[in-house]
Amino acid sequence: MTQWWQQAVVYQIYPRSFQDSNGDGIGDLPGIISRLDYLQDLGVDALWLSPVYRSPGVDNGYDISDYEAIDPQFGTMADMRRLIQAAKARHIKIVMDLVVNHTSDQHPWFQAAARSRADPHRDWYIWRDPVDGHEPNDLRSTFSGSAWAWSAATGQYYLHLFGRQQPDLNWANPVLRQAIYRMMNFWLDEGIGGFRLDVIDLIGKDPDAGITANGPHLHDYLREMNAATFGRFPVMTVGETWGATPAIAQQFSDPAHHELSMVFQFEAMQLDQVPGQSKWVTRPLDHQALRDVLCKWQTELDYHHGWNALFWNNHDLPRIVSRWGDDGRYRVRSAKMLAILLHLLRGTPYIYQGEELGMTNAPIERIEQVQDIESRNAYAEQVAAGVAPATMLAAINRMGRDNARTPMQWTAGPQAGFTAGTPWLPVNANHRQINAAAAQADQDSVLATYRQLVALRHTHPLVVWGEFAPLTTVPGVMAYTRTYQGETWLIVANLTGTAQSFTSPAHLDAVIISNMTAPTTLSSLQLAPYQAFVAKVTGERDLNTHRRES
Ligand code: TEU
Ligand code: CA
Repeated sequence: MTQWWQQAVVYQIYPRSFQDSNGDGIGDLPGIISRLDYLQDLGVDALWLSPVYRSPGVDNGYDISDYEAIDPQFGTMADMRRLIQAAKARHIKIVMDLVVNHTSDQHPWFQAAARSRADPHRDWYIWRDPVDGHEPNDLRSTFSGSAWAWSAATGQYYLHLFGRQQPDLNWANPVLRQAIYRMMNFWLDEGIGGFRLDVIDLIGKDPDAGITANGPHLHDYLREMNAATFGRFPVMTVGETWGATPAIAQQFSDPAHHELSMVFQFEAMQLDQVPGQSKWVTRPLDHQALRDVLCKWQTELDYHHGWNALFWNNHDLPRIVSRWGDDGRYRVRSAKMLAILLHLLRGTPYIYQGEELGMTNAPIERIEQVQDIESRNAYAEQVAAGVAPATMLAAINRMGRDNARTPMQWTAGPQAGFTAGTPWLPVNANHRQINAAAAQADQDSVLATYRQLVALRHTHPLVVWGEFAPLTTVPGVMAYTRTYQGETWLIVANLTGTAQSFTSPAHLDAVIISNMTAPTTLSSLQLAPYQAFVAKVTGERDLNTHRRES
């Protein structure tokens, strides 16, 4: 059975940075409503909102203190209902971010749990006695330091895999699990289109055994959750699972398993990190490795019994055009190349706000300019350990999360049209050139390419359902075919900033989309830096030799 989300394109909104409506410098729900026409014009089917629940904002909403209330800085529950309805009128669904690995330490559950060992909520979190007067083990927090924080009132440590203000929930407790399911049903009854499940692969953890991701009961919990909540609704679910392999992704997404629609896996997105080191230690991207990983996820996952999410960006990752494209001379061309390469793959594509404009990283000069808890904590820890401040600032400029979180660039005007006040994070100075208004007026903009790619997916079943086959190329080029009901499209992308050669195994028929004005129809050609195109091909027999047996 086919599902709407297999044919959909999802757009991620980081509400703090999308559109401010009241001049306080923070994006909000009325702001999102005011931009729905833009999103409808782009053609997307669903909006994933990063968290808008009540939160102290230590991790910009990924620390929730009330799951059933909207944070006042984003608006009200009435605004949320208006957003769901206004989006629905444009055939757009709202996907909520579900953060259930942890809550805020300000959540009433945790407040009660921390007050007394006898409180019924105590076991909803993970508490351990000290061992020899210190932390129970050496588990580390993603946001630096130990994952155990001391709670003096009751004389135990609690677990936090993220900030110390983000205590981990104890999924082994069935009463907690039912409370979460009730909350999820509250949102499903509001008419949302699904959930993006934050770090969901951590909920089955066994902290005493040092196991965090893919713990022993993870899939039991997901099946239980599915049956108790979203399994009864025609919604999509996408789990954030950093370390999933194709086999693990299959387990999550096979409809017969009744777990999730699809997962975000990050194998490709970690290729420029040095294995075994923190995200701050990077190395140049190996283009051949990128190609191999993308192909692996197209061929090793069985799309007839599972599904995949496609993305270059989110609110945690640096801007892709700065990272793996060229945000200088070839900004427009390389942004389009990356878009074409990704959107012709099998799976559900995600566009992160501003990606469709080719928005770039936002370098800083001093640590005081950084808002993100992950970057700030890492800076403090590394500098205290002797790393040169300049080294850490360079790493934050490459990999820091604020790169993706600067305000959406709507216009060339003051504060890029994001706010009438002072934005919570400065607008990138390049908004004078890079902005939605300019892109809408330019038929050769990055935005125009994204709009075309979304339309291709909606009008050509081949883009959704076509079988994938990789072609053999020189290392800097990725080429593949998609075939559906006797029709074959060839996708070719030069991943590099230098010319590359490409010999087509078939006759190029009609060019369908391209990032350069004069795409050639010759079979042997020289690809310009970052050149990419999609062409319908004939001469199917030749292509068969390259196709993977399935
Ligand atoms: O991210 C999970 C996560 O592990 C990230 O912190 C990621 O590892 C890091 O940013 C990249 O090094 C999710 C959310 O997407 C993120 O925004 C939250 O901060 C985190 O969970 C905690 O909820
Ligand atoms: Ca606001």
